[in-house]
Amino acid sequence: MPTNAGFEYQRLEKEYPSARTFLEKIAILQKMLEVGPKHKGAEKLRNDIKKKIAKYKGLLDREKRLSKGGNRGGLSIKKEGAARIVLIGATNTGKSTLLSRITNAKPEIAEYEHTTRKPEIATMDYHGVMLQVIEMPAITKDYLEKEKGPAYLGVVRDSDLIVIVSRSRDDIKLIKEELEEAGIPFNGIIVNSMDNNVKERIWNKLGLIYVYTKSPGKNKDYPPIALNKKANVRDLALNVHKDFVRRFDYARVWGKSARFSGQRVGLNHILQEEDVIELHLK
Ligand SMILES: Nc1nc2c(ncn2[C@@H]2O[C@H](COP(=O)(O)OP(=O)(O)O)[C@@H](O)[C@H]2O)c(=O)[nH]1
Ligand SMILES: [Mg+2]
Repeated sequence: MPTNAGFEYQRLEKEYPSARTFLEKIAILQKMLEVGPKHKGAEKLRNDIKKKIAKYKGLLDREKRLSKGGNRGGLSIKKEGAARIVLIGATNTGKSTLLSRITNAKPEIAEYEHTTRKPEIATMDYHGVMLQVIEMPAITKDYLEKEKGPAYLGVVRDSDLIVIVSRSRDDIKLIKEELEEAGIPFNGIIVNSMDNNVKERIWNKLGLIYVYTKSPGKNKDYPPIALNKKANVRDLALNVHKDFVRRFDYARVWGKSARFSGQRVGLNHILQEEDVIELHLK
C-alpha cells in the first residue's frame, strides 16, 4: 500500500455519498479498491465494493440502453426553454394537479394510482419566460431496480431543478432515499399541490432573473430574457447576439440596477430582475 493510503481511503469514503452519477460512483469505488486494505481480513470489504461496482455498471448499462431507443417512453426529451424542472413524488401526491395549475398541460388527474405512466412534458410561462416542466411517473421503492427506473431517474438527474410534490413526511422520505440511491443530490424544493406561490418558488430557486431589451425610442421588447442572478450587461449582450460584445459601445438601463432612469453603463454593470436595457453598438 502506498503511504497515506489510509487517509486516501477515508477521503474516498467521505467523497462517495456526493458522487452524482453512476460513472462517478464507479470511479470512486475502483479507487477505493486500489488504495484500500488488501489483507485477508479486508476480504469482505473488498467484495462489498466489487459488488457495488458490478451493480452500478449494470445500472449504467441499462440507463444507456433505455435512453437510446426513441420509442421507450420519450426518454431523450429535448430541453426547451430557459430551464428544465421535474415534478417528482410518490403515487397520488398531486403531481398532475400541480402540473395543471402551473403549466398549459391538461394531464389526467385521478384517484387511482399511477395515472401518469410516462413523463408529461409541459411549458410554464413565467412573465413571458418559457420553462420546461416535466411530470415524472410516480417513484416507487427500489426504483433503480424497476424497468424504467434508471432511465426516468436519468431525466431527473438531467434537470435544473427538482420539485418534490408531497402530501406526507413518509413520501418525502421515500423520494429522498431513492434519489440518494441513484446518486442524485437533492437541492430542490418540496411543495404541496395546492400551495399558492409554487411558480415564484421555482423561479427563485432556479436562481434566474428576467430582463427586457429595448431599442432607442421604442417600448421594451417582449418576451423578456432569462439570465443568471448576478448577470451583467456582457451576459445579456452575449445572449442577444454573439457579435454584440465585440460591437458594444455602451448601454442604458432603467430599473432596480440603475442609479437613475436611463443610466449609461458598461459591460460589467450587474443587472437586476425587470431591468430594461438598451444596447448601443459601435
Ligand atoms: N387531499 C388532497 N388531495 C389531493 C391533493 N393533490 C391532489 N389531490 C387528489 O389526489 C388524487 C391524485 O392527484 P394527482 O394530481 O393525479 O396525483 P399524481 O398521481 O401525483 O399525479 C386526485 O384525486 C386529486 O384530486 C392534495 O394536496 N391533498
Ligand atoms: Mg400524475
